Amino acid sequence: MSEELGTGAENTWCLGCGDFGILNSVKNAVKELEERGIERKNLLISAGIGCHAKIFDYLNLSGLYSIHGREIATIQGMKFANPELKVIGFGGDGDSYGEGLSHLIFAAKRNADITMIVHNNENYALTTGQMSPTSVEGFKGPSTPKGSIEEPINPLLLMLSSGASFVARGYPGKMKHLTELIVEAVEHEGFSLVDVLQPCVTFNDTYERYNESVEIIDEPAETRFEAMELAVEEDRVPIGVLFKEEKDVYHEKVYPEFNPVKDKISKEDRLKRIEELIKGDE
Ligand SMILES: Cc1ncc(C[n+]2csc(CCOP(=O)(O)OP(=O)(O)O)c2C)c(N)n1
Ligand code: SF4
Repeated sequence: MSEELGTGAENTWCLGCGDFGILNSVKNAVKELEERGIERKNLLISAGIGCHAKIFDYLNLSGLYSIHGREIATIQGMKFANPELKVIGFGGDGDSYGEGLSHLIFAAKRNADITMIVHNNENYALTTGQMSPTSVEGFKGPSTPKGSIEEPINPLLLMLSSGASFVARGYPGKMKHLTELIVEAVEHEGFSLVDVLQPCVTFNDTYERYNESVEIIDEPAETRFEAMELAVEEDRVPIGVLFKEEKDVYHEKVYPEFNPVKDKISKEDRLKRIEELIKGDE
């Protein structure tokens, strides 16, 4: 694979979109991860559908373009098939907190060893700015011309209560910090979520709001409950790793010593194993 992390694909994001900051942070994070010994060939990516997902076209990394909200299942499959890989999924708030939400909750619950980066622009941008699960009350768009009457969900609170072992929030206006968060999330063994407050200059320009309110926290909270308190703060918006803990990861609990790709078994042996499993201990 060439050293270049970009691709020749034409970039069609709007000028000023927060997705550019995420793309650059990911590129810098990949370089840092390589320096720390994670080979690029062992990094695999996937993405849902939306403006966020175009990042797949702009990154010279191996992977599989998925469907709306299903990149979470796709990267779990990649990791389960070859535990040597580090897998990263890119989702949108409509994608990961809407259509793919159950995948996200169950990936966190089982502590699947994956990293999800959610471009949270608080609207369905590619389809022209409809309200999404994280849109603020009063948000105006084609589906809510008089303003949304619903309260937004808090994705960090949701992830913390689903058992996530790494929960972080970043902002493209603080790119160096976002890069560090991505590096830490990928290195973390277990489920990691980086919710990125991504301004969408065309349908939801939040630069002013977040430039004024984000505040970097130096240390994660000591307990899950303290992290929840950080997640719901409103006067300031804490960014950084809110919570982190070591927990057994899913694939190691299922097969501690086995790599399905490298330790491939013949069809006959596989059928024999299935037969034994069905028979049980009798
Ligand atoms: C299963 C399915 N449902 C709906 C769509 C239509 N669709 C494509 S992009 C999109 C909005 C994506 O919004 P979000 O995930 O927030 O990403 P953004 O465009 O804001 O980055 C929708 C609804 C689709 N492609 N597939
Ligand atoms: S519509 Fe919004 S999210 Fe999509 S590229 Fe433009 S600014 Fe970015």
